[in-house]
Amino acid sequence: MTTLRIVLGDQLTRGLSSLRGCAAGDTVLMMEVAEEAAYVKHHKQKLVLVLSAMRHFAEELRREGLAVDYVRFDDPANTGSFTSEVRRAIARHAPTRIVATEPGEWRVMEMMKGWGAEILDDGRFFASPASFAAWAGGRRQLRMEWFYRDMRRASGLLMEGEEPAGGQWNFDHDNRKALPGDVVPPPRRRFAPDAITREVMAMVEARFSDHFGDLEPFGWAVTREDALEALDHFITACLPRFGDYQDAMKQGSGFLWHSVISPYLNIGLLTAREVCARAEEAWRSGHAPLNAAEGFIRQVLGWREYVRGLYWLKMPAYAETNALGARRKLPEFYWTGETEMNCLAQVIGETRRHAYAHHIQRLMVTGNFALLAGLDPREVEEWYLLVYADAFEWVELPNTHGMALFADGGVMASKPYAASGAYIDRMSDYCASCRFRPDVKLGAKACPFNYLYWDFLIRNETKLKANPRMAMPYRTLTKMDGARKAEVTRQAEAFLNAL
Ligand code: DLZ
Ligand code: SF4
Repeated sequence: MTTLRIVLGDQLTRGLSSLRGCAAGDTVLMMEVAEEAAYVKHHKQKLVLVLSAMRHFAEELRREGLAVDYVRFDDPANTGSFTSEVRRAIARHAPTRIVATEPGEWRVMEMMKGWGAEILDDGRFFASPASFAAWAGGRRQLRMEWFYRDMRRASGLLMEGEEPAGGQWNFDHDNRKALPGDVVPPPRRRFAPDAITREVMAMVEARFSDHFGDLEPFGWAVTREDALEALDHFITACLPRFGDYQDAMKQGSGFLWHSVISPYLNIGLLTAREVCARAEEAWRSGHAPLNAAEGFIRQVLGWREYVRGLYWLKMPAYAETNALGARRKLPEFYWTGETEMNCLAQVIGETRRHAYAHHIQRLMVTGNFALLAGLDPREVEEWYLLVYADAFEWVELPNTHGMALFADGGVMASKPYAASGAYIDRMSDYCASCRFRPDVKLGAKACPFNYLYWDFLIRNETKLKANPRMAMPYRTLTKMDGARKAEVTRQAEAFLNAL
């Protein structure tokens, strides 16, 4: 009996279910396919990260003595899609059994159902899609906070018996500090490309030069060993201050105290369990404060698991909704970064250079603008899916569709995350070097986020006014006189039409 064991590009984990019990005579199948590289025009660094990490992972399995059938991009016989490559591999190996681990994306699951494979659970997550569905069953609202508390109880992370450590589930109110000018973030660990990575970089440059983003400098870890070093650097040098400045933004300093390990988690070089355990241990040993460890663990044990659960619960219909009827095309500056709005120019510039931006940059700058401007969810979602090294649809779609754009009408978020320039001014130093002024509401100097914010509320009044969490801004809007409202709308329209 020989088994064909399939490993996809975001399944690079030795303990993966499809690799369990691998025996002599079995073959591990890994495939570089054009279809995956091209379903969106991924950032060049994301392509290099995934393909180089795949090649390194295959080498590690071979060093262990496993037989790996690795189909390279440049193999002339490569047919370019998962399904046809699995078919070719079956012809080569005549396996008696095929096993695969459930994929991250709905799109790939539809393909996988046709491979004749036993599809195993992806045990790398704390919650399976089935356990999330059981949690969601019968609930009217699927709030992350309630899910997170259950996950804390089930995992035992940051628990003191039945009670949350420190007597509180959530320390978010400690995690919104603005960054003082004299507090300097630590330098980040980068990993110089080795020969395998350089070969992939040359291929990406040759075949995908029209894709978004800068290829160089490439500093991502592409092996588990280096990803563990990046994790270690985060825990020792960054975690202690991660909580305090989690929501802060600083020009020229995109990483701040963030972990920047999401790409490694999402392709499998690190596991969610080990990174949470490290953060908890840092708190228990007195190295990091509880608000930092809790804030980090909530992202991984709470948010990350919650968005995956929601994705599998709601797909494929989830992607189809457009609750606010947003139809505007994505402006060109999302690709070039060329805009006079400094916050957007900075965040998009960093995204081009690093294939990374942190959660508040994504939610409150690019996401907030897309929400206020009424950009088409499909175009915005494609952008988020391709520009970030950590973006796979299961995590990108709920975060963009539900959280940033409110396109699901409130399945995920209890209100739209709409904010005016004052929020960006409070949490960043971007406004100081912007041609607009965050404290000016109308006119040529006014920050566009200001009139776009009120215009968003006016445009969506019938849809949002009844939401209790929107009561305050709508009370303020009621007090605004008609002439001022008309001027807000006029300026917002003129601005949007000129995009
Ligand atoms: C993102 C990606 C890319 C660019 N290329 C490949 C590939 O050539 N082979 C592969 O197995 N996986 C790739 N991936 C990751 C897949 O798209 C990923 O497995 C799906 O998103 C399913 O979650
Ligand atoms: Fe962004 Fe407005 Fe501040 Fe300029 S003034 S950086 S557009 S928030």
